[in-house]
This record gives sequence, structure tokens and C-alpha cells, in this order.
Amino acid sequence: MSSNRRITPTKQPIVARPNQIVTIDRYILEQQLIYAGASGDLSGLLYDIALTGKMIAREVRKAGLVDILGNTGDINVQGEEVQKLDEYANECFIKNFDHTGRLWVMASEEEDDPVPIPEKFECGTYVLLFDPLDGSSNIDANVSIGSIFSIYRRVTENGRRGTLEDLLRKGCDQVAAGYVLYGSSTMLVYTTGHGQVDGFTLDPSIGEFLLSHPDIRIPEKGNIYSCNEGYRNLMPDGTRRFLDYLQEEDAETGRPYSGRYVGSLVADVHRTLLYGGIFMYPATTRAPGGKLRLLYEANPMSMLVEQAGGMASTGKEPLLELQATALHQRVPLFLGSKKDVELAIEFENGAR
Ligand code: FDP
Repeated sequence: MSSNRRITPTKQPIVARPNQIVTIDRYILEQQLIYAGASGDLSGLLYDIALTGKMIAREVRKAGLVDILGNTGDINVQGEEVQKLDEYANECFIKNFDHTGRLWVMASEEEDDPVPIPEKFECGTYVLLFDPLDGSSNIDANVSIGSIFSIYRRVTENGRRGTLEDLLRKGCDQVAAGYVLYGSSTMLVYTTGHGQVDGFTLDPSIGEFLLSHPDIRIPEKGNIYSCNEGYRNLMPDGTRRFLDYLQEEDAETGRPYSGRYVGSLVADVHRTLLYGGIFMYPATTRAPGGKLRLLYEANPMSMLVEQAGGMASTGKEPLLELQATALHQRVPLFLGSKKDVELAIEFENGAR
């Protein structure tokens, strides 16, 4: 059987009832049981994401103590070298996934080249791309940051290891995507498609992610826009006119919209998923291809938003239809409530 197959559910997904405690392990297992013929490998990958998120969260929570616990390069009280958080997060992903036998190849936002599975370990049929610590310029100010992941089935079958061909894909081929948000609490939000997006909050006292946001649906229209307006003069005409439109007063269409921009993609997308509205990082004269990375940021976030009922676009075309041509390719990104993104596209294309 081709490893690029899609398994369709044979039963209805479980929906947690209020006051029920559902751990992520139980949830993943029960979701797997509704897919007859599922190998369990995708479930295994999701367990490993949860573990990796907990390990990174533990270190992120200590970030402000750096002057007490030691600076990067110092030897800490356990005799270990103190690492930069983004390096730690990157290593954590690689070490937690390279030996599982579930992956064919990996790629990290922190690494120039694909990350192969070492010869000494078994390979699997899945492909993992990740941004181990996104928004890292915010760490020292104690602002929310996150890890983002994207999972595909492999396309090459031959040889012992995956290649670039397995990694350079369209976002619509993803089989799962999600993020871990290190905010006022730690949350894991993921989708495996089928129109279902679920959020889990880490209860640090028991070390478990508990289902806290089952079946997240993004409002069809919101009243918040999220964008770095510092670059307004560098943006295309259409984007500037769209911003003007959002700021005009018109009670009937709920304008003006409120502005919210953390500058940390995971935090901005998380708010957009829950409250609706639009997040945009358009092309600018300084970054004509956009700033955000297609494979590590835009694709996984777009899959989540679309599975929650929203929409994602480059401003010109559906984001998830874009064929990647380079590992660290950048892309303009507009995502959020369907009606708000549709409107943005009209402005981008000069129809308004
Ligand atoms: P950062 O530079 O802090 O790592 O792509 C990374 C990212 O943050 C995103 O998390 C964030 O949405 C964006 O860049 C912020 O870019 P600007 O500072 O240009 O607004």
C-alpha cells in the first residue's frame, strides 16, 4: 500500500463532555481507534510532540532565572552546560524523534539542511518539519513563544532515508499540524484533519496535557486585526487600503477593528483561532517574498485555521496549494476568519 494513503474515519470522533477529564494520551488513543487500519505511528508522533512540548516548557519557565542559574556557555549546578533556549529546543526535537522508527526524514527551521535519521536507527513512513522555538526575539521580555510542527507521509520509497522531495510539499498534503504555546499556561493545539482542531492545557501539578478546548471553531467573521503596522509604508497599496478600511468607523460592519499584535506567531494565531479576525504578514519592500517560513510556520498554521473553519491565503492564492521549492522559503500570509480573509484578498487583488 502506498505510504501516501489517507485513512478515513470509520467512527465519529469523540467529543469530551463538560467536567470530564481527558488526558492527551487517552484522547490520542481514542481518536486512533476510530480509524480502522491506523498503524498507531501517527499517534506515537503526537505523544512525542506532547513530551517534547513539556520538556521545552520546563526550560522556558526558567528563562528569567538565567542570571541566577547561569548564562549560555556556563556550567550549571548539575554540571551541564547552559544552552540557549532555541538551541535546546532544536536538540530536544531531534533527539526525541530520531530514534522512534516512525520518521523518514526531518527538517528544522534552525538547520540549513534536512535532518536525516541516523543510520543506527530504523526509519518510518512519516516526515516531520518543525520550528522548535518560534518568536524567540520575545524570550527575554517574558512574552509568549511557541513550537510549531507539520507532519506529512513520505513520497519517496526507495533507499534507506528520506530526501528533499519528501520535505518540499504542498500544505494541503499535511496529515497533522499544530503548535505548543508557552504562554500564561502551556497549551498544545493540533489537528489531524477531518475538520477537527483540539486544544490541551498542561496541568503542571500532574505533568499532563488535559483536553481544555475541544473542537475549536474560528468565528466566521471577527473584529480584530493583527499585523506589524510599523512596516505600513513598506506594504503594498492593497494592504494599506485594507488597513484603512479596517480602521474606518462603520457600525454595520463592526468597524473599526481592534488591533492586536504580539509579534510571536504562535500567540497571534492562537488568539485568532479563539476570537476570530485576521492575522497578516504581507510582503513588504524589505521582504518582498514575505517574512514567515512556508514549511515551518505558514503551512501548519494554515492547516489549523482551515480545519477550524477559517481560511488562509498568500493574498493571491490559497496558501495550502503552494508547492514548496526551497526548505526555508518565505511567503506572505493572511489567515483567520473566512470573511475577513476573503475581504483582504479583494483588497490585495485590487478588486476594492
Ligand atoms: P521572531 O522574529 O521573534 O522569531 O518568524 C519569526 C517571528 O518572530 C514570528 O513568530 C512573528 O510572527 C514574526 O517573526 C514577527 O516579525 P516582526 O518582528 O517583523 O513583526
